[in-house]
Amino acid sequence: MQHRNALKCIGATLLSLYGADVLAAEASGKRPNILFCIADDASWMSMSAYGCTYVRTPSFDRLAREGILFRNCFTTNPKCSPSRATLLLEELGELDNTLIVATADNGMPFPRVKGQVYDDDFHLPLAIRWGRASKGGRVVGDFISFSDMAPTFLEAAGLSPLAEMTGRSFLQVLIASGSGQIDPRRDRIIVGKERHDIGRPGDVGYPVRAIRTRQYLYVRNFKPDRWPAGNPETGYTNVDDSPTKRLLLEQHDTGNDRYYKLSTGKRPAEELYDLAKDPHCMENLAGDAKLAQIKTQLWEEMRAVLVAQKDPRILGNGAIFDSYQYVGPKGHSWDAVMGKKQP
Ligand SMILES: [Ca+2]
Repeated sequence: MQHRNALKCIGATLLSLYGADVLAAEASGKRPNILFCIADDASWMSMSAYGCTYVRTPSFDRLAREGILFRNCFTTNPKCSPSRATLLLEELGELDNTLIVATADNGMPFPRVKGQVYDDDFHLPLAIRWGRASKGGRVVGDFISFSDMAPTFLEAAGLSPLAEMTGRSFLQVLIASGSGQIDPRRDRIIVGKERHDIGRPGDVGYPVRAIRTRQYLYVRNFKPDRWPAGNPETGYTNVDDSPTKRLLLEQHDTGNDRYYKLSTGKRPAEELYDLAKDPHCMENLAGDAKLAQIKTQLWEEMRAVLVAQKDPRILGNGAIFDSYQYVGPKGHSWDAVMGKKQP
């Protein structure tokens, strides 16, 4: 399995954060090391600790068993290129003084998953072990956003979050003793994306913002006239090549378009999914009159958060995101792809 390989190649960065006297230091009598391990393209349900039966993830499962298994961790932007280094732990005698975090950067590289704002992509595995400072064997339902990681690490090191940080430290969740919901305010998160990949005329992005609560995912697509996975002429460069992608394209050639359209087709401005009934976000309920009030509430709540964060997309200046120079590889750019097609 690709996920098993990804986990073998798990990247880890060891950060020794030296600060003032700290809560963690008080708990353990020593300043903590922080070990952040991030797997590539691993959906949360691909970890055996969450019940997956076809992939074995013994290292992740050990952390979950000896530490805390989080059931609701989400990245704020479901595609990224974290740097990776490897340094591992236990032989140094520092295990109990190390805050070990194991997670992933985004979901599996399948159509309608990686890079798309649906649960299978931005809902991530998370297990944290922190020696004597945090009671093990717990399963926690609090919503944790990736933007909460840095404030948490800073607080563990006795430092204050930076003013620009929008995340909130979940240190209190780590040092609590119970399972279930620890902080009742942690019950929703905001997700968004702009330009992940290129492959549209002018190499513009596909702007999306979404709010995820315990039951619902509400998605606002700000440019529904654009192709979410790249233009058809480019071969949908925002979808990683795979047997699944090739099957979708073959099915499309034979007139079987359901999954092809779900993965690559244009999307309406609004999407609403009932995750209790539809965890893979396959049935858009945005047009359901019975859910109109819920949809409006979710939009208003998300809009208020984004206004408070001064998000240019919500303040009417979203074009600025497409004006930034694209500094990544240009092989998928509109000009490069279309240029190759010219005789
Ligand atoms: Ca990745």
